Amino acid sequence: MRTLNFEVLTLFPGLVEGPLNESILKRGREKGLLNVTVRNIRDYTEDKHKTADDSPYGGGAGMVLKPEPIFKAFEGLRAEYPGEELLTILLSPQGRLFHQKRAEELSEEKKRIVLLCGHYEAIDERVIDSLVDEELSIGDYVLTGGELAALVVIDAAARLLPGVLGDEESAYRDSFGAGLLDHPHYTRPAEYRGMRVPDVLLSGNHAEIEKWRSREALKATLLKRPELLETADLTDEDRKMLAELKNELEIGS
Ligand code: 4GY
Repeated sequence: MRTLNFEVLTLFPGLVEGPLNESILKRGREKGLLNVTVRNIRDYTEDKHKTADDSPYGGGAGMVLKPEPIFKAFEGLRAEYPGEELLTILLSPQGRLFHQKRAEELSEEKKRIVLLCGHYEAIDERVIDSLVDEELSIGDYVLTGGELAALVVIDAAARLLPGVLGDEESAYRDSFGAGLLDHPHYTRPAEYRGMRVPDVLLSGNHAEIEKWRSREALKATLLKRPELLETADLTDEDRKMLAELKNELEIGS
């Protein structure tokens, strides 16, 4: 059995810990498939006020995370895991956009993954130059800190680890696998407030059900996120269905 290892460096461990102790992430950790340690950057300060941030050189609003505690934290990590290579990721809006593809790669990463979370306005550039291998952004908006983004990265990678999702849940794993949106889902009752579940799903005809799901996934993608079709992994059958859908829905190109 293999374990995916994360180290989260943050000034606010409480922001990260809650979600790691619930639901699927909690179970993945209990099964030993996922290992996450959360460390407080403030524990690596050496002055009596435990100063982790300071005002920016050149002036301006906001505070900047000081380099010393972060460098000390890394020295602590290297001492704790001698000879181990670390992969250090800074969560920031300046990073490359995080995608399912990167989640898949990270779920197979052998190195211990250090997720460095900034807070306040910024982090001293010398930290980025010396310690950070990669900057990742979870989207084009600004958070109060990298903590929620770190959780997004952990969550997206962890659910791809074999054994983290139970049998009941594991089918979900494929829904973004081909780069398409998911098809609609229904559960009992077969009719609710006059709304019927599509007959094909009650038919027991598994070939027809799979065909319906593929078609609905293509339809949802075409209507909601058409740009995904340019990079999706489509079979010949998918392309045929897509052409039919475009005709029916009177969509050009
Ligand atoms: N977007 N994706 C993001 C973010 C907050 C100032 C550096 C994002 O990943 N992280 O907005 N992070 C900033 C706050 C310091 C991190």
